[in-house]
Amino acid sequence: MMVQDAVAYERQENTDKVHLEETGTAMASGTRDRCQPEWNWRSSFLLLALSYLLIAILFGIVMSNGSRISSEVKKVHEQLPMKEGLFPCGSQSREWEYFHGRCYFFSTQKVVWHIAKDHCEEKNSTLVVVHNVAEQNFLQLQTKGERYWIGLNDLKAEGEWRWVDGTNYRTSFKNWKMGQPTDYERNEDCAEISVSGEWNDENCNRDNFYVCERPLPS
Ligand SMILES: [Ca+2]
Ligand SMILES: [Ca+2]
Repeated sequence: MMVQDAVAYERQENTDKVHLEETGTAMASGTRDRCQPEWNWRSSFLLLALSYLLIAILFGIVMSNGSRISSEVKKVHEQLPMKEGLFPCGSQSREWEYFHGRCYFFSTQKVVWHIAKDHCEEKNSTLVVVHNVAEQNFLQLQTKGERYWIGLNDLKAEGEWRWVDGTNYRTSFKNWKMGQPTDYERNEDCAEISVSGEWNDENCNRDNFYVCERPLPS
């Protein structure tokens, strides 16, 4: 009797175990099935949120760069001393070159010094007065290999050089070629930018190109 009870008990236990395993599997399976949609929903929400965040960051970077570029362009534009776009020296004067707040005209015609002076005055300018090394370098670059009259002469008294605009010669910038001025044959009273870019005194009746200078149009 006891053996039968034990066998019956064991069978019941095995049956319960199998049932429990089946039930457990079913329950686990049921739980997964129920959890699956919830997990997907959370993932989707998370991905969406991350996408929005990424877009927001990218938008911020683009806007920041755009704003920076815009402010750089504005700064450059403000620094340009021009009222007329690409031609600060006047819309009708493409022949005038701009440099450091001034306008320069480089002739394409060779004339004597006095005619050059008159031509510049007709253009509301003067023969160029070279104030400093920066201006000298600019002129030297533009006149390379040719000779150009400048607004300097000792016509009134030999050796007393005068700038046409009254700039004090003694205290101002000079760039004479070594050994110049020579007043060769006592007949060199006008200054030119020579082929080397340095200055030379020359016979005023020689035909040379010339450079006129004027302030920016107001
Ligand atoms: Ca002289
Ligand atoms: Ca000379």
